[in-house]
Amino acid sequence: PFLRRSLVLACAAATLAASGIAAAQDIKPRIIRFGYGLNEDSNQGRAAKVFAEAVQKASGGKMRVRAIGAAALGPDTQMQQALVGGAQEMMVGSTATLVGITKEMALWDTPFLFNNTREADAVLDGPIGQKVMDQLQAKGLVGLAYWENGFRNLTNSTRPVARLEDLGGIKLRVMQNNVYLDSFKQLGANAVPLPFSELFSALETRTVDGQENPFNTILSSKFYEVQKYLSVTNHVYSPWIVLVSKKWWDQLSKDEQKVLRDAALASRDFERKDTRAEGARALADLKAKGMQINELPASEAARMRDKLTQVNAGIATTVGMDLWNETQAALGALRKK
Ligand code: TK8
Repeated sequence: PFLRRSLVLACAAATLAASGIAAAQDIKPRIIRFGYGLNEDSNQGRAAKVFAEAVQKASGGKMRVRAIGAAALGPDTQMQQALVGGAQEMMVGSTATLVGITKEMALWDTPFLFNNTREADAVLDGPIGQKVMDQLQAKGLVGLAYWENGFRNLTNSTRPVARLEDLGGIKLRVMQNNVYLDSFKQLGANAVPLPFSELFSALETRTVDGQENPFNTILSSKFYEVQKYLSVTNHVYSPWIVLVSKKWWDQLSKDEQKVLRDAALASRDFERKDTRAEGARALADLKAKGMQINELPASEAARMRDKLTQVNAGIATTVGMDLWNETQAALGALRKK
């Protein structure tokens, strides 16, 4: 019996060695539809590709990610519903469009919350970011990582925004999110919520005068073709979040879940580097494309902040005073370092 047992073990070991590590894991063939809103040729598209490759590699080719961009599976909110219902496996999109499902996500909509990416990374990747992400589970979604969309800036086809009053009456597309809607109304703009997938043509047909997004997106979505003025406001830091359908996630083995978690983190690290490198070049690129660029003076940013104290109070109520205070304390500690 001893001999037979060791023979069986030896055979098993040989099979394992031959078929690689993935075979030792509990991994089944899986097709994963991973939807996103921007073009393939964008920071979002490049990182989706990195995610797909990492999953394929770690699963020994068994798990295959079909990255589908340009909102071909629908805008953010539609994909979120498809994930909740189990009709789609994964997506990456704005946290701002998730607020209807998980109100705590409104924390990230707070105007001027983060001063720089160091603060954003520390809070998003730390206990506060995790706490907010964990709220998704009860709503049928699993969050894996925050990617960087980035600091948002204003573009429009009417005039440069150099002072608060310049926003007056500008018909500005905002994300489908009440904080954004209220903020820009408060600042005097005529804010219109629209899905991102409808934005280019809304700008082109002058249905709206302007929009706000990070430099990277203004570049990759070719908004420079239909917008004259770019005003550097950095009015809010916008995260993206990698989401999984909980219905589907719960059917996965621990090994399969680990493949996705690891790949989400690896793609996050790639994405932030890539986004920051592109962002650093983007202003020059946009200038070369013919955009007229101006910086919002700090004094005007301060005036905007003052106008938004009511909005901030509303966010604190929405997300809960505990979470709000914990975030302010964490930022205070980071700023002392
Ligand atoms: C892409 C959007 C986009 C966001 C927006 O689907 O809607 O303006 O910034 O990145 O999530």
